[in-house]
Amino acid sequence: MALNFQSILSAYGINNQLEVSPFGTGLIHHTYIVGKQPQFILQQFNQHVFKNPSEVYQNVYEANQYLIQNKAPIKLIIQKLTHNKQPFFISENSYWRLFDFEKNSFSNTKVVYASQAYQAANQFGKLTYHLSGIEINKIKHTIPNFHNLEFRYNQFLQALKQSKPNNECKTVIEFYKSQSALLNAYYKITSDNYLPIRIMHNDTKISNVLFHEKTNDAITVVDLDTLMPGYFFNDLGDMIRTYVSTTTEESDNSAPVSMNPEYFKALWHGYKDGLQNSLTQNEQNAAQYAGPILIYMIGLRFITDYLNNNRYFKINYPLHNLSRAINQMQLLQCYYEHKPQLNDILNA
Ligand code: GN1
Ligand code: MG
Repeated sequence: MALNFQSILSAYGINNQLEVSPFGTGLIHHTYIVGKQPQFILQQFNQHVFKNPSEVYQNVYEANQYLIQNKAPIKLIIQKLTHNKQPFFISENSYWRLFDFEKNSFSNTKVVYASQAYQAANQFGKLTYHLSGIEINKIKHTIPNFHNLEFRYNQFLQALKQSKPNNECKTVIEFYKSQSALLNAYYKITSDNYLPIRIMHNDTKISNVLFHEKTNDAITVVDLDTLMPGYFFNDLGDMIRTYVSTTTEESDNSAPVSMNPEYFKALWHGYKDGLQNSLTQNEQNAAQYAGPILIYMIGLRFITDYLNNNRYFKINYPLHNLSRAINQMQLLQCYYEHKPQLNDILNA
């Protein structure tokens, strides 16, 4: 079906002809940029992944209201309302949403220097910090069990039962089965109120941070769909996973994966400063598990999706999710090799 972008844009009162082209690297929604000089970001929202779109909107709305009321130094980019005052334009069972394009901004798929890691982490720390007083039940779980490692591990076991993995992925599967130490660490740090529940972004990859074209300073974070109550290590771990690796999760496994400890240090300091040094002693102690748990968790999600015939993440070729799972496996192995040095940075 040819998409009629003009009819979608006119639901927002935009009646002039604007160029619309695919944009970004997201694995869930279909994203487009509108205007030759970018004016808007248009998204076909994935309501199979986010089963309750209005809850996604409501969470961000509540968070934004709270930040404004408390004069927090954070500017969230909120989806625009249609001329009928609806957060989504619904057409033929598809949900669409529109955002203003942040002028003079850019995003990266990889950290290119240490202060970028600092700045990005600082933004995510600030977001959690300035939302720390919000009534927690105002923010709903848009995807239940999203960063629950036990749940993700069980999904993997279930997928294994229902599929006939070929030889190509035997070693990968064995690796993902062999990480019970991480599951134990996860149980330990998530039991008995050991860690406080905070409002987390839950998708802290570098492409979700906007930087200013002229100053290179971080402006804000985007992709607020998974803004949910959770643990600090969700965000810290996902930043370690994506900022410190010298290859991206999309690389084709031909280059060896390695880690940049300088970026690790920068993001850790940026994160703590953003949180105004409010991590508890238990959070500080648990920080050593953040990277491994998140690398393992997303790797499990990739291999699970591969075994389930790629129902969840967008893929460009049949073995794409397997390749992503291999990247995460190599990254976790690499983390273990660097562990003493990384732990020294966390404890300095
Ligand atoms: C997905 O939406 P996107 O592409 O920014 C995923 C994240 C993963 C990420 C891996 C809702 O994020 O959890 O970390 O891919 N989001 C959802 O690139 O599953
Ligand atoms: Mg996302």
